[in-house]
Amino acid sequence: MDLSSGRKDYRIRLEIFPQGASVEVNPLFSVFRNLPPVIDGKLDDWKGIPSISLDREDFGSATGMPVSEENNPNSALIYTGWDNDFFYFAAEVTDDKFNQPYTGDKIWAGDSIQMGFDPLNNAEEGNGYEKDDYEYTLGLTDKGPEIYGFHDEGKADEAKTKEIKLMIRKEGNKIYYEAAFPWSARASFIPAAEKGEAMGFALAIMDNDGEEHTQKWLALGDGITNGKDPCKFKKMFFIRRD
Ligand SMILES: [Ca+2]
Ligand SMILES: [Ca+2]
Ligand SMILES: [Ca+2]
Ligand SMILES: [Ca+2]
Repeated sequence: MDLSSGRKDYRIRLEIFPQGASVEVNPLFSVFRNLPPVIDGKLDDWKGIPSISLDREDFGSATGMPVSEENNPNSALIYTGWDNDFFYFAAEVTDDKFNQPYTGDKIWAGDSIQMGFDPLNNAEEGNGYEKDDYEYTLGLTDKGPEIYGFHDEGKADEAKTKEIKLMIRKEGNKIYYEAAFPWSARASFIPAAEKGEAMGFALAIMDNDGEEHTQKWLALGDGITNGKDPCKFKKMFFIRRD
């Protein structure tokens, strides 16, 4: 993969189990940040970080509606990074019509991003969210940038959710999300890049263009919109630049 520091090859070890379990061969990479981004909703401090692009190919809908000019799915650029204290996240979402009239546990029903974390990368089929797993929904509500967190037992600890730094800024047809999730706000997990540690990660960028509840989204990985299943998340590998 091509990083701004120059070309570098990474070795990925695959463990294949005899039962014929499927193997994820399309991992994500998150690069260590020597200089943390400022959480201000301005993404100039993400220049040079490889982005993940989501567009029509990543479109999904509850009704199975095909992509067309009428349903106008969003497009988005996603950025991630990390250091020993935080997992950093930024997104530039292009959306023809912004609509987020909700708050609290209903944020997902308007324009928003649902993010799923399986920090210990230990999901087992059929278990749904377990102790270490968290899901957060980020939205620009009438009250300003808001985040709602939940886990296997329901709503996440509010004090811990408040430790997450978040800014969301709207400019024309763009919505800029920028966040810093303290590793300590979830399971006590700090990735050990040198051991090839990976985290389960997925997100869905919900797109509401005036419907009562949004029925469409752009997805990175699966396991968020069609039932909570961290088994279907993508594997995110944490790497350091030399
Ligand atoms: Ca920034
Ligand atoms: Ca839209
Ligand atoms: Ca887990
Ligand atoms: Ca929208």
